[in-house]
Amino acid sequence: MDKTKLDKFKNLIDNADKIVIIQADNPDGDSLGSSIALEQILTNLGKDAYMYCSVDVPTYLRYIPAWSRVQKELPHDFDLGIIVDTSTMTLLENMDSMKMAQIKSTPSIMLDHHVSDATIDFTSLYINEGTVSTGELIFDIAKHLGYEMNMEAKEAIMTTILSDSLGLTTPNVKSSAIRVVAELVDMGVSISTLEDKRRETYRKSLDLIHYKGRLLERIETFLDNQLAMVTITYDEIIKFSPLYNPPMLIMEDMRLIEGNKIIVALKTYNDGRILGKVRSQNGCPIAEKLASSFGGGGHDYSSGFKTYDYKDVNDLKREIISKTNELLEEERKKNEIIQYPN
Ligand SMILES: [Mn+2]
Repeated sequence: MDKTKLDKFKNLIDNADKIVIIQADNPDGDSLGSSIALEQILTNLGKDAYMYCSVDVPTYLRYIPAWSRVQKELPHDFDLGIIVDTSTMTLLENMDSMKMAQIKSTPSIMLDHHVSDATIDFTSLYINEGTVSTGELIFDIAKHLGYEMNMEAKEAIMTTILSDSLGLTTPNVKSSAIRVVAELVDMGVSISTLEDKRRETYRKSLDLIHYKGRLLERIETFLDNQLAMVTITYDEIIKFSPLYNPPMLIMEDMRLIEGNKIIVALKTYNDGRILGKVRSQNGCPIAEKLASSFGGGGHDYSSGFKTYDYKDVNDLKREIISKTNELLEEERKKNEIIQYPN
């Protein structure tokens, strides 16, 4: 890792007492685990560390006990902000302009691993090393700088890696991530214990299981099953989101459809907002390209977007179909060139 960046990181930490760790408006296992790991590392350094996220920590993440320390309000004053697991402004939209001004006028660090271009441009230091999770990056930084990690920090880092790599099975898993996992196991972190805790939260009410059945029936496929889509209504968001994020109920099933290359789950809100969750299959890295054509971003295989541009969700669906068609065609051509060089 870049020595200059590490020195700058250490310098910013050394010169701060009160440090706020900021998650974007879409907290996940990586952003939460990264926050907890940093909170623990910084507390051990004698800092006053504070975890912030503008939205509630989703229920499926609450098997990680420290979730309850995440606050929805920023403290009045702080010396340093650390933004974890995002580089895009659209994911900090819930933040009002006063808070944003406060963050901008304070030194800040951004730690991320997403491939999209950074649109947050005010931070004093930006580190993005293409790791599998932001937590893996934090592990590397802590190790290089000799920062101590307690068991809570180590478990949190393990959680970030397993969560973003779906248990080390995504294409972006490099040996470096597996080495970090191995080191954490040597340090006493038990993957099976973490997995047991996580699975306990998989249990669902009968209501939710029945709803999953209805959603499964509503899956639509296009382009010879290559694209699968489902739309979630506002009423369903209100009723089921507090229990479980509706798309997550069926996304794995959608991916199992024969011939499938990419799936899109749309959540429609009553203020005209539509959120899209996009996942493409291994070997078909078009998720980020699709999401970015609707103003979003993310990874090659996993991304999302938020739009206010469509009164009728069917108009958006039509555009998703045609854009996906284009991207699949590009992929096909690319693969042809690889197969038949001339
Ligand atoms: Mn992440």
